[in-house]
Amino acid sequence: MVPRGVLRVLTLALAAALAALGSLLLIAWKLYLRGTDTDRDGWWERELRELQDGAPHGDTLDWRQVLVLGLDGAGKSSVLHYICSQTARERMAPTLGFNSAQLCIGGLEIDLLEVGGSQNPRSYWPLYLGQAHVLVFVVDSVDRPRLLTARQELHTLLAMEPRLPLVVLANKQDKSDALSVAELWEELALHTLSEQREVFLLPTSATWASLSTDTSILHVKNLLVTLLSRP
Ligand SMILES: Nc1nc2c(ncn2[C@@H]2O[C@H](COP(=O)(O)OP(=O)(O)O)[C@@H](O)[C@H]2O)c(=O)[nH]1
Ligand SMILES: [Mg+2]
Repeated sequence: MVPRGVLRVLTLALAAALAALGSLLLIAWKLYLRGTDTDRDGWWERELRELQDGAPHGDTLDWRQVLVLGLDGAGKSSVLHYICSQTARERMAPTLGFNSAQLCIGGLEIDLLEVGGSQNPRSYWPLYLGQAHVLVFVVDSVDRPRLLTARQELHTLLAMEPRLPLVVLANKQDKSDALSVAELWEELALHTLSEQREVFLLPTSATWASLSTDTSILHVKNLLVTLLSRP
């Protein structure tokens, strides 16, 4: 039998030892945290700097601009949306002035710039030709009454930039009364363009339901990446 006084001393000694151990553990934990906090700050600052420089993970992206024009209602905003995002979108609000979207792909940072297609914003179209690497011209393949206007606007633009690669989209091909690409080639007088210019005419449907079909907007995305990846 251990006397009660000795037991009390032993208990006090054990409590003191546990307190000392706890303090040591606390100090060690604080030292450890200080070390990792410094690491985290460094990582975060590096990420922030890379974001600000626009050069994630040490790679530099080459900047390219795609100018997307065409009459109002042709489907420009829908084309931008489905090139940059494969999410369904029921309604597309009319573009009053400008609309832009960005795509980082294959080492490229591609800015897609849409300028509105109604009468007023059309006067700004020529201002953006100079910095564009490719012109995408969207045509509503069922809008027969305005095909002549579309053709005139397109040829006026092309006369200002004789070498700018041109991608014409024969859009709304999902509609039963859509003109074919062969008909649009004639109607838009694309055969009259200089041989110096690269011209592509693609049948497209800028809709969610058409993303996995022959007229998918994703073919446009692939073509743009190919054209813009060239040195
Ligand atoms: N059926 C069909 N509707 C489309 C297509 N592209 C656009 N639209 C619709 O046409 C309308 C005008 O499209 P929008 O993208 O705003 O044309 P924007 O004025 O040229 O930008 C919207 O109601 C779109 O949903 C297409 O390929 N097929
Ligand atoms: Mg629009």
